[in-house]
Amino acid sequence: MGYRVAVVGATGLVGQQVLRVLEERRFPVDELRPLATSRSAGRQVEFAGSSWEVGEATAEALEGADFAFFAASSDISRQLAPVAARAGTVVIDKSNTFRMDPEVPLVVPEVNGHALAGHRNLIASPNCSTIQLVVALKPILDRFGLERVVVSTYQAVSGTGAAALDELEAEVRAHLEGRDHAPEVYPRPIAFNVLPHCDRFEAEGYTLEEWKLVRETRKILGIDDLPVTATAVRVPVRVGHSEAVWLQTRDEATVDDLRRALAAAPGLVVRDDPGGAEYPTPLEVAGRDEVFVGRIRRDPTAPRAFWLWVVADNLRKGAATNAVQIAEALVAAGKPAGR
Ligand code: 2RA
Repeated sequence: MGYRVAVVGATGLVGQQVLRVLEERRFPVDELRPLATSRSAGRQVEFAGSSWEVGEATAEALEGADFAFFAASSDISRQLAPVAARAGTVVIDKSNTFRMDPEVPLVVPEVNGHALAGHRNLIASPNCSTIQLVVALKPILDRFGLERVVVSTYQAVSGTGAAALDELEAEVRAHLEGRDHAPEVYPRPIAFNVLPHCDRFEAEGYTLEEWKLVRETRKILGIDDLPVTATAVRVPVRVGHSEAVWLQTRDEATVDDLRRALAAAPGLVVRDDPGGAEYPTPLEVAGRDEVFVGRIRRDPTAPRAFWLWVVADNLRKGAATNAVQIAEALVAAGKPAGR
């Protein structure tokens, strides 16, 4: 038995990845409804060897769908997701709109899949940089407890969208051709540069991206007062977010203890050779669905403190794959729900 599946934002970077991942993982799709804003409606997208015309995302277009993957703007999610959920569609929303709503589960299946129980047809998928962080923290939390987390991110431009990918290329091309190029997506040039700034600035000098890391990590791990602090940096990488994670465990542990716990964790690959150049990088991780961890080492200046290097494809595990894995978990649990 297959499902009627809508993808809202089907022409965007993440929406197109959702279509790829649905196909690769053979999610049981009986009927596909690729949807987008009126501006993109009428375009074609590829799925299961065929071209599909993209419809306009409206409440009517979503009626009767079993699942709706929202990979569009917060405005579209705010406008259409609750309506579809109330009508019985299971909505899996990538936007930031409902992530901190206490009525809405915020889920990374291999970390807090239990949170899906009792969902009310609206499920939020976390921010890409949060997903890879909690996948790495979870096995350590479970075995040794967590007392503090400090994370610095190095985020690919695809996290900003397709225009940012084009911008990076345009800046590099202009540089190589000796031409001036006024930055069009970021406030400063991103090529051959790094920007200590992802998304808008908010309270206490932190950006929204940094507050997302703090708040979403606490909600997913179920530790409301976990000391987490972050610096989110934009780097001239196309796909793949990297994170330098410093953490302090509650209980004594060795580097080998952490390495064993990480290696045994679902959805996680350890690439770590303390003596050599074995570590994950965005370029080699792009296109993969796992979270990769390397550079596992002790911080000798503090008790029970360790460093990790965490890398994942921000469009796949950071967005599309996590959303499809949520749907797979619901199907495996017997019934999506809602109807
Ligand atoms: C970014 N995490 O990388 C944000 C949204 N995708 O820009």
